[in-house]
Amino acid sequence: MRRVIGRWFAKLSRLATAGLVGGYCLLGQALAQGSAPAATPEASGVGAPVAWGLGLQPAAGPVKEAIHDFNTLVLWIIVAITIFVMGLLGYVMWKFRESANPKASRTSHNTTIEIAWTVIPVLILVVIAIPSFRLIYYEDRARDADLTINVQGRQWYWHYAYPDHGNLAFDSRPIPEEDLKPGQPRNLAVDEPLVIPVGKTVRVLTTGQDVIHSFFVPSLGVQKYTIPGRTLETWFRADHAGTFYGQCNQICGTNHWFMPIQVHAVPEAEFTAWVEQAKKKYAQADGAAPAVAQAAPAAAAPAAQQIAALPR
Ligand SMILES: [Cu+2]
Repeated sequence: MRRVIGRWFAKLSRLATAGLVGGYCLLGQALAQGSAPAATPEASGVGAPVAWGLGLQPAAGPVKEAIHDFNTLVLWIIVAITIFVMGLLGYVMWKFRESANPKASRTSHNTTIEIAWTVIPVLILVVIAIPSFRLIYYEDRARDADLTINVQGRQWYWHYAYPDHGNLAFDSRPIPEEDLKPGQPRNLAVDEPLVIPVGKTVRVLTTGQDVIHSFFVPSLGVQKYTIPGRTLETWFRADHAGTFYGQCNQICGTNHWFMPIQVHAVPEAEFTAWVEQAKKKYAQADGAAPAVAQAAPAAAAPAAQQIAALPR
């Protein structure tokens, strides 16, 4: 019996090593923030849900690509487990059917099997856990951000600020259904989209003004709670120009549906032009309603100061 257990352990440890190496290979290449933008010729330039869509939305940047890789790894593990359990059930039903076994067996314990069905699931969880933690740390913060954006969730709209560009800040609200233009998706299109430069690493600092909201843009692979009194960090990068939609996905009150997100990724020159034009546009808006500007003093702090205050 001891020899049998020893053989099992040798087999299991080889299996674990192979699994871990496989996990690293699958995710190791994807997890470098500075890597060159991946070529995505098939990209439609729109990140939004589609009717009868299956699986995750196509990746518009490296964070979402890493999420895709991890999802694929876990999916194949699930497929293998499902096939194994279905096969085992079928075998047991056939082999131990009543007609073939008129006299019931009184078997109760089997040490080898009991060790195997404890150790193998543990190893499978380890194989899942290691790339999972790698992904969590990858999404956690921007190593070398080109740009910082403050995202503040408010009941019920978004407030965006660009601390690297003076006091550029504005609110973003959905477009009412009757005012939608062709191509603008219902409940997703907004009046003032968040504009970002293509290929640049964007650090996102989130906070909430009143209750907990959540900044969620699936095609960019970003989801972060916005919590009153706290600043959380995450990052994303769009590797091609396009419009990427999301919404607040934390149930935050009666007008929760009123918080769609529209991210507009444009070439850098276009972004710089937008910043200049937006500064003028929103400065006028602020002049008309100074109370709104004063309501968010945290948004005016320089990015470096905010980053220094984050827990490390
Ligand atoms: Cu919300």
